[in-house]
Amino acid sequence: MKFRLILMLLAVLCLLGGCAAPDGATTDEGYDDLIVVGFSQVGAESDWRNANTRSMQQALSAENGFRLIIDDAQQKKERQITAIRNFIHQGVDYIVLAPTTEDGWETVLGEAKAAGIPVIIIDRMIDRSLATGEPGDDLFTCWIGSDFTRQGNAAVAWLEGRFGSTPVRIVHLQGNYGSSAQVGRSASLDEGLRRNPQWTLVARDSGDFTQAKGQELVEAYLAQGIGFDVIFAENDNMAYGAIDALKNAGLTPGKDVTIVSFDANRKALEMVAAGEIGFDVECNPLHGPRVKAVIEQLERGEAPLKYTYVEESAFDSQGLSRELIDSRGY
Ligand code: GZL
Repeated sequence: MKFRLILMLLAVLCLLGGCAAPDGATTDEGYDDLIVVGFSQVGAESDWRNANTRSMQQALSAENGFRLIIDDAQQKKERQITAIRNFIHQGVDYIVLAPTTEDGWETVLGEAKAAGIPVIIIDRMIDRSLATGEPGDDLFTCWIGSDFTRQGNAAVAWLEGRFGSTPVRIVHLQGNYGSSAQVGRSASLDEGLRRNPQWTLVARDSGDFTQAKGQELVEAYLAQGIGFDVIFAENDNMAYGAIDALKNAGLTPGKDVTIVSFDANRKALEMVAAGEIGFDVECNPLHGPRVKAVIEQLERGEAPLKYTYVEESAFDSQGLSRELIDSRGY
């Protein structure tokens, strides 16, 4: 909206000043009636993230009436803060933020609010204390994402069903510290460890949600002679790396070590079907259509829901079919 206003003012000034587009046409013939969205994306650390970016590009396309400007923060919060300030300076109509971690957004979101630019948060949450729940007096208009604690609880429940009272030694590959996905999934495992004294946590580190770091950590644990029965990987890419490390050490994932993971990418579901991953909890990245619908609501002057949790499932080899895997959108 703001972007269009600036263009219209420029067009009026041109008409008054007699200026014209290079081809002599008046500038309003090239008027760009698109909704301009600045999207601060975490990075490109995982299959999930890339699917999330593609979903936003497909939904917020020029054909659908949008101009999408994406900034890849390479998993650094300070780059996201700079990107948001640039979007404010550019006078975009909306800002979409996929926050790296929950803390530290007060100042820059206050600047967006002062500039009158609605902010839509997707995927992970920001510090909830910034939200009063009342539309309009908040630092963000609405949030669309996942319930990460519920996801973690599903994985813990599956492990309880799989192992019963049998003692197990657990390796925990965490996501980026302070990200909602890590906070929620880790809290569930901590509760599971408290509830199951026969479970032992033998190693826990952040694998940054990346395949390379996941492999590196498991290789280090194996080299240190740490014995373990379960790998609790907080996303599929770290699970892929763990599986490579196990295979390189002559171990059989799914037989020597049980793996639970999150995201349920198509590639990971192939590994569930092959028995390499025991259980995979879906984390749906396809937020593009949801963001498009929210912006269209706001354009109509309607107030969207403050919080929208996306529908998500979970898979082990029992409930998995070829057509289900082939039908996956990511
Ligand atoms: C979860 C998302 C996480 C994914 C990872 O919503 O934030 O970040 O689980 C991604 O794959 O890197």
